[in-house]
Parts: sequence; structure tokens; C-alpha cells
Amino acid sequence: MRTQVAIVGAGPSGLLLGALLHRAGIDAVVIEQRGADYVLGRIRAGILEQTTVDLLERAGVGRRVHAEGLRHDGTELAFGGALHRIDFQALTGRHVTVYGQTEVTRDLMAARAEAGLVTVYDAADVAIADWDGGAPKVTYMLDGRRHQLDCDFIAGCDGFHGVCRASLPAGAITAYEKVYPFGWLGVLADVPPATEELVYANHERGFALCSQRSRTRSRYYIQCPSDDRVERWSDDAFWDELRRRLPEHVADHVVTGPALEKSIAPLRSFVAEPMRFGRLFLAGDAAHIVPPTGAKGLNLAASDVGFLADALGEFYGERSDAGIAHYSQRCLARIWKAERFSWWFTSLMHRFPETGEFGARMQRAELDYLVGSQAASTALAENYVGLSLD
Ligand code: RFL
Ligand code: PHB
Repeated sequence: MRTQVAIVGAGPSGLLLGALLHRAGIDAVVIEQRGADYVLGRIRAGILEQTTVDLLERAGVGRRVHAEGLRHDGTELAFGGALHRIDFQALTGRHVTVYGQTEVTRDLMAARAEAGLVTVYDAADVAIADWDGGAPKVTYMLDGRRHQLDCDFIAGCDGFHGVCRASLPAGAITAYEKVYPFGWLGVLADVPPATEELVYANHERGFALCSQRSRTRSRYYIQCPSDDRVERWSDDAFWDELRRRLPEHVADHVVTGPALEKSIAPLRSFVAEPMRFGRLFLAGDAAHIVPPTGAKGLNLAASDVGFLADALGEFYGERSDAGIAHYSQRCLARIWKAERFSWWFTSLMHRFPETGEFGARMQRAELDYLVGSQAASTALAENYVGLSLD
């Protein structure tokens, strides 16, 4: 098989890149190691920046996010037993959209199927070769046979544990990493959300987040130790702990129900530089990870592939290498700002056992300052709704 761009990974970055390239008349094949149902079953991001919604529109999959996405003009910070609203609309003139990653993936999968584009699911033992030479290729096992996909370019959209970054020789890449001493225990449940907007809670027992997917489906998270295990948490234990960490009047509105999904995600900040190696590009979680506080991961994945689609469009349309040459630099400028914001917001909202009572007082002083200062609130708001693409 031959294509112009071989995309490794059918997560949101791979599928969105495929859709953007299709719109630009560029041929791409997506190779995914898992089945479609597994990919759809992963419960992850929930908040889209406007630039991400714009990209979904550009990719021709904007209809459902417009019809079903919930517009949020602000968010709540909870500390000291009270809620403090950050008004995105008043401070920045912008908003975010609540629409689950599962739905983004579903829309992109449906559009791919409708357009008759090729996605190879359940590809085992995926390998990439010759991205530094003139004949890049991706090989994989399917139905007991090894297949080869020849291409002009390879897009590594295969997530943090993927094969593309791992195939690079030591020394080709510099990685920057911070691992946090805690994780997030998340529960998805078919219960109405406790509040209109999201609540990020700083509490002495640890961080908590009230999020949502729709008016009838809620997503909640609590900070837990890194070595915690999901089997240790019954549904009741989760709901009790969540309520303890919320202001009383919010806790009273938490409607409980059976967990549809319950999982623990580790928290990490990670950036790999550069993001292009000859004819191989890394995009999304394959190149960088943010802790989920601030909801930047999926949005960064989307902006990466937006830049990559532009660069490849220039290459095929205008025979210009300029976009390709600048891909890494263009992405990284945006990525480091989102890394900073996610690290800062994580540091502000979580309990760090090692910083003790002094650390807690510093957080409280910063939170008081944040909600009392228009300048500080604006800095939070403009990062949360998403910085510009330039
Ligand atoms: P993904 O989603 O990991 O997809 C990569 C795909 O590549 C496949 N793959 C391979 N395919 C072929 N060969 C191989 N060798 C392969 N190895 C892997 C995988 O099976 C998979 O299908 O990466 P992508 O596309 O870059 O997308 C990134 C986003 O998924 C991620 O950044 C977000 O989910 C992060 N995130 C959030 N981001 C937001 O913008 N807003 C949020 O509200 C938000 N909340 C979250 C999150 C991530 C979370 N977890 C669990 C990490 C909440 C959580 C709890
Ligand atoms: C989510 O709904 O999964 C979510 C929302 C906001 C975050 C992280 C995750 O900051």
C-alpha cells in the first residue's frame, strides 16, 4: 500500500490530522494498534478551546459539537469553604466548550468512514523505518501477515507510549519531564452535574474537580496518592471523599450514582524536543504531556496537527518546505506556554505533602490574590480559554 502521509495512531490527533489532510486533498492512511471500540472507550478530555472547535469545523466535523457542546463562560475555584467565579467572558471575551474527547473521536471516525478513508485497526507490532531517507515506511502485522505502507511522511500521533518517539536514536531528542507525587482518581456517572460550571477545589484533604459531559452525565476527579489502586475505591468511598473536599453547598448538590468508569491517571509534565526528524513528525501526546489541571492536552494535540496540516498543505500545494522546517518551533512555542500554565495550576490546586503547612499558606495567599485581582484573574482566564495560535 502507498499513501502520502502515514499516520500512526487513531486518537484525536491522528484522526483530526487525517480529516484536515483529506480536506486539503492530501491522501493519508491511519494505522492504529487497538480496535475502534477500545479507542472510543477511553474516557479522557472534556474541555475544548475555541481554536479546537474552529479546527473541528475546518475538518468538516463541527456539526455535533455546535449542537450538543455546552458553552461555559467561566469556572469556579473553591477554597476556604466558598466558591469564587472566574468570568472568562467578562475578562477575555471568550469561552470554552464542554464536549467529550469520546465524542470528538466518534465524530472523526464517522467522517472517515463516510469519506471511505482507510484506517487500519488492530495493527500489531507497528514499526517505522527510513524517515531520514527518501522512502519512509510503516510496517505492521495484521491477520498473521506483515504489511508495508510506503509514504512521503510519517506522522507519529501514537500517544505517550507510542512507537514513533521510541524509535528515535538516543541523542536525537531531548526530553524535559516532571512527575507529580499524586494522580487523579476519576469517575464518570450518569447523574446531573452538581453545578452549572466546573469547580476546581483546593482542600486540605486534596484537590477535587467537578466536571461534566452533558446535562445528565458528570465527570468527577479527586487527587489520590501515586501508588493508589482503583480497586481500593468503592463508589460510595469515592462519593464520600469527593463531598468532603467541596464547599458544603456544592457537596449537597452532588447527585451520586453507579460509576460507568473509574480509573486513576498519573500526573506528569513532559516535552520532547524537537518534534520533526527528517520526514517524521511527532504530534499530540507522543511529543508532550501536561497534567490535566487546566484541560490543555487535547487542545495542544489539536493545535499541533493544525500546524502540521498547514505545513503539509504548503509542501504539496506550493512545493515549499518552509512550513515543515518551522513545524517544531511553531508547536513548541505554544506547548511550553501551556506546559507552564498546567504546571502552575496543578501546583496551586493540589496538596503537596512535602511542602507542609507553609506550602498550604502560600497557596491560600495566591488564591486570595488571584480572585481579588483583575490582572491575576485575567491571566488565568486567558490561559484557560486558550492562547492565540501565533
Ligand atoms: P492518544 O489519545 O493517546 O492516542 C494515541 C493513539 O495511538 C495509539 N497507539 C498506536 N498505534 C499504532 N502503533 C503503536 N505502536 C501505537 N501506540 C499507541 C493508541 O492506541 C491511541 O489510540 O494521543 P493523542 O491523539 O495525541 O491525544 C491526546 C489526548 O488524548 C490527551 O492529550 C488528552 O486526553 C489529555 N486530557 C485532557 N486534555 C484536554 O485538552 N482537556 C481535558 O479536559 C483533558 N482531560 C486528559 C484529561 C487526559 C486524561 N488522562 C487519562 C491521561 C483527563 C484525563 C484523566
Ligand atoms: C474532564 O472533564 O475530564 C476535565 C475537565 C477539566 C480538566 C480536566 C479534565 O481540567
